Amino acid sequence: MKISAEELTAGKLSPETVELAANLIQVNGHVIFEKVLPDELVKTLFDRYIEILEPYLEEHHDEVYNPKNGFNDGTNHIRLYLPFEKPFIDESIIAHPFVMQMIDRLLGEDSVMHYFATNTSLPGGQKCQPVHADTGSMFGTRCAMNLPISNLIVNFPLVDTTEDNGPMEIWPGGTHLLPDYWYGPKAYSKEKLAEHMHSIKGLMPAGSIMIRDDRMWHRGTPNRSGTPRPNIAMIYAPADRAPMHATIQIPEETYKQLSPRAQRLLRKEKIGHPVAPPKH
Ligand SMILES: O=C(O)CCC(=O)C(=O)O
Repeated sequence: MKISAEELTAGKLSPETVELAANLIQVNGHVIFEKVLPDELVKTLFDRYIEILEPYLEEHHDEVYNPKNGFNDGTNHIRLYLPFEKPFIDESIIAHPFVMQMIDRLLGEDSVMHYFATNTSLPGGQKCQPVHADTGSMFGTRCAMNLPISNLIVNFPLVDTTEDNGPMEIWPGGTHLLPDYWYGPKAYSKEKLAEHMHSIKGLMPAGSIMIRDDRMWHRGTPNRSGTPRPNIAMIYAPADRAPMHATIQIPEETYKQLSPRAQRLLRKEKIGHPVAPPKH
């Protein structure tokens, strides 16, 4: 979706945009707000991310590129948890006003953020990831109904995402609307089904926002360019659906400096812990 100049200037989506975007997520599994972050901020984020990523890859080369390492087996995809520090914790990343409007509308005002990481398609990948949802079933094989949205994943691409540089491929439409047991290990192979289904590439300019139901099927694709393609990835959930174990380490001083909304979003995380170094 294109966001109007008035909405961008006001930092607030109109009620009509919120309604349309919410319905798109409900019906189509995702929405993309095209290019909402300023170029300068995206560049700062990208540059700092690369400063972290490159030494990390060097130091952990054998683990990251180990063929036994699940998704990184020839896909050259890496998930890197981000340190909770600037510039990554800019309020327009962790509590972007447009995202907050969507969270309020779809998950409720008492929501939390419980995941802070990046997904990067690195150059040289040879194959796609398996088609997957980012969640399992909530009730094993026992629930044959589709459940309400529990987790919204928010992605900020830090470069233009093109056909060439490993865009996320998605299966929108109905893959988030299946009975709960379909997200469990006994479900029919998503991989086999997806081959016969309609998919699209999540192409979007740097600084866009993709908001998606964590059940929507997707996969990382190989990056045929020479530059990493990182997406910041955060997960929001209603407070009563947050995972039992917190993962984001936030020093007390950093927490105090956050806006009241960001503090509320992060209140269940590890406040008073030193910033954790990046890890995959
Ligand atoms: O960022 C992407 O291209 C998708 C990555 C992904 O789905 C994953 O690593 O689980």
